[in-house]
Amino acid sequence: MSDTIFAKIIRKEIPAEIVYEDEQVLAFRDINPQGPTHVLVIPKEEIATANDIIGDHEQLVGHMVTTAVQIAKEEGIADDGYRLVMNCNPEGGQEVYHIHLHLIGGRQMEWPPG
Ligand code: DGP
Repeated sequence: MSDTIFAKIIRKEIPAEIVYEDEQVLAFRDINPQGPTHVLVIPKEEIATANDIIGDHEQLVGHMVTTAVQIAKEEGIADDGYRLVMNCNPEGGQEVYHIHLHLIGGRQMEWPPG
């Protein structure tokens, strides 16, 4: 059993502000929000990085995206816009090695990112 902080959130060993959950994914508010809305959508299956996503995960990763879009609509940020990000490995800025989709919105985003 993994000891990433997200595995502990999945197992409800540490608290999180959960906004959506089903048998495949969990979505909760980021502890360090980068915008008025900042939700993390994670699979319950442990996948360490984007590099570990394989063909068998296509439905699951698609479900992560459709979950994020649904949450964006519920948060009222869909029409104005938002950003979906998956960081990978150190140069991608990944800190937690359990894949997660950042849904960030509610403010104007800048491009390119830092
Ligand atoms: P990344 O850098 O892409 O691996 O993003 C990890 C995110 O996880 C970061 O934005 C902060 C968030 N995070 C880390 N620990 C916790 C926690 O214990 N609870 C919650 N809700 N978010 C966390």
